[in-house]
Amino acid sequence: MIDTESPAVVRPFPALPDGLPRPGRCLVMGILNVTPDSFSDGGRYGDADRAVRHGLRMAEEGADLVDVGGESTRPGAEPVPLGAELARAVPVVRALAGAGVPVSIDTMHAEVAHAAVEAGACLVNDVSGGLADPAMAATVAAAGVPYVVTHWRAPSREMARHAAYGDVVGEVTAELLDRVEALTAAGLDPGRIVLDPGLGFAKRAGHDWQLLAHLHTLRSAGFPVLVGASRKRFIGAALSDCSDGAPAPGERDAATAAVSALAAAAGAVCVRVHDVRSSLHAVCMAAAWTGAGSLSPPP
Ligand code: PMM
Repeated sequence: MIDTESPAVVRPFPALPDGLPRPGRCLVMGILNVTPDSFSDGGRYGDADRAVRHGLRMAEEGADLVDVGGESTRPGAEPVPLGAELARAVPVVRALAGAGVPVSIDTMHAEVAHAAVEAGACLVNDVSGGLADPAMAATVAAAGVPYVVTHWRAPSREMARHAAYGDVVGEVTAELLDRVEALTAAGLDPGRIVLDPGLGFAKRAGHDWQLLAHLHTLRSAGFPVLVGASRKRFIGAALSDCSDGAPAPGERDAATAAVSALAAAAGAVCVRVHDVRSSLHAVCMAAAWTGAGSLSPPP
């Protein structure tokens, strides 16, 4: 049963799956989209050398993981042929992993996940939670790496039509737990699963904010939780409520860092962000804050 107690009773740092860095605070995953069309950085790192340089820069800035993706998942995006996704992502994974950077692979395709793990990736990040490719569960189970299961209802080009909920927090949590059941039945070790509410995937801004404000409900399902809020539309929407219009995605890093701090304080084990430095500082503040809160106040 899902425990919906208040966030105050949820302990801040649940167990991380083996194979991930353990800095003793919320992890920061730097985003590296090797795509021509991702919504905020599409085209910037489409060239492999530039992508590798950016990945190395994020690692120097303190990224605990660099998340390499070769297919855009922005709303409305068209799928890319498997060969193109492999050719974009795998050489970048290999180069970064070879340089000692912990790398995750952002893919919905088992073949890409398999090739990326062979090339050195230590985590598979699947925004479809295993729904897009029936071979994914067995592939990740055989690879023995941690797996991010994201809440997803439909491919990018159709997802807007599926953004209807009565109780978004309850439905997303229940649908994720259905995925966990199916994935573990297919052989995946539950100890390797990380859940992700899938902000912006078949969700409107209000849904995203509800999910963040009730992160403790998802956490109470007993799995570590990753939050991918960086520069997304719901952040722009909240900013436009308190300033003149929504700033462009590239102008949303300070607001993203604020969300990173709140997510870390609410117990997220990882935030996935474009600007590593600001979110690293933010999660360090959350660690100091929650750490001090667990001590007795001075007399
Ligand atoms: N969002 C995007 C891509 N990959 N992975 C996870 N686990 N969670 C997310 O929310 C997520 C993701 C889309 O954002 P981008 O185009 O900025 O990468």
